[in-house]
Amino acid sequence: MSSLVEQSKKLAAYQAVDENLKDSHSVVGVGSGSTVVYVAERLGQLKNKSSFVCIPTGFQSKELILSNGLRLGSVEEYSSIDIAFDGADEIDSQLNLIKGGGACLMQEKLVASCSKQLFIVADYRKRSPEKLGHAWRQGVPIEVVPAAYNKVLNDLKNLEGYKSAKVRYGGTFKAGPVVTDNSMFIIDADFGEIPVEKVSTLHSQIKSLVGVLETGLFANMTTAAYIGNEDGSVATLT
Ligand code: ABF
Repeated sequence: MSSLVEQSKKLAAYQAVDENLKDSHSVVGVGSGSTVVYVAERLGQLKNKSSFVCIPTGFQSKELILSNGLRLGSVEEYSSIDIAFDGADEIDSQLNLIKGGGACLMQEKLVASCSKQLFIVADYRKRSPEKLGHAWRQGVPIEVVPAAYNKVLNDLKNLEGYKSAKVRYGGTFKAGPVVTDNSMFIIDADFGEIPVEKVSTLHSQIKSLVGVLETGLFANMTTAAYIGNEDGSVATLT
């Protein structure tokens, strides 16, 4: 990873926290991925860090919360979250997102949907000029019940814009399917470019297939996105 990319992640994350976390916030969602590492780092530097509880979106995020000396809570205990910070694989001009590259999409969407505000932090490679389908070349991640993966792979072929889909494999030798924190599989489905006005519809169509737990399409959930640029500036998209 180039130091430019790493620097842009850190700047975006620090700025998002500094500009948006208020003393009145007592429940804070902490997402997943390599950019959120810097969110947790910044939260961990705050003098009042014991005044808020952090809600994780998965195993990695739980570890981040604990390793930065933050208070760990759960979405079971706190279903109303004041503010959440998370990463993204791709962001379109209307702040629709593709998420789930890290296979935590269900919990990420759960925390996002419980949050009054969702701030996305990302480096410049994640910003699509207009439509989703540029920056993230793996397609739309879909979390599925293991027994249903073949059925869902077939069902997806009937949807408008479908190009291809495959189960995500992982591990050192890519010998078996990636298994999520919910013991589910991930399908990555390529729908090419997804026009802004079709993101919600495509999400609903995929979600309605029996066997699908959640999709990595996040429509109308983002309050603002902080994008670290190559020149060291941070763009705030609202
Ligand atoms: C999570 O981490 C995901 O939804 C997304 O797939 C990924 C972004 O990771 P990074 O910040 O490492 O680019 O937020």
